[in-house]
Amino acid sequence: MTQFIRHHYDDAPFAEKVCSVFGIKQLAWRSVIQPSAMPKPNLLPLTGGYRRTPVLEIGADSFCDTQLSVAEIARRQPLPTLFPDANPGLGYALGSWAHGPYAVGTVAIYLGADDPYAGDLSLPQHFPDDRKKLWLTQFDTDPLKPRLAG
Ligand SMILES: N[C@@H](CCC(=O)N[C@@H](CS)C(=O)NCC(=O)O)C(=O)O
Repeated sequence: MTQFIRHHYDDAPFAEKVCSVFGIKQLAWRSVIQPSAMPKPNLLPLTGGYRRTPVLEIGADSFCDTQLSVAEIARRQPLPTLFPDANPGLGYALGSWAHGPYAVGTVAIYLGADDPYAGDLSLPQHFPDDRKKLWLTQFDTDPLKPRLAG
């Protein structure tokens, strides 16, 4: 029987998607909690340098992307299907948008807010600084500040 090992941290939205797929397919999984920001000394040797979350480990293979992980789980356990309308292309296309432009816009607003810890998030203080460095090529939160309601 395949042993699935999720590498993730609490509050990681991408990782929750993979968890939902395990739930839909009634599959057991194991969990390794990784740091939410660098350094990640136990993850990088496994992935060959990939630092993002989530990572799915199956035997000697590491799947370093949410959609790739979902596709591999679905390949190994086709039923129940994730695509009752028999149209996986639409689901994966929407996923690409959600993980790409939508996520970037959301993170930019979140990190640009005066209180990035609004709500009940329990992320460490160094999290926003780490993400700003990581995502800096995609957005700059400073010009956003004056546009956000106080
Ligand atoms: N293409 C990846 C993107 C994953 C991703 O960007 N994860 C966010 C989670 S907050 C991130 O910035 N991770 C950086 C990290 O975990 O160090 C996927 O869909 O799994």
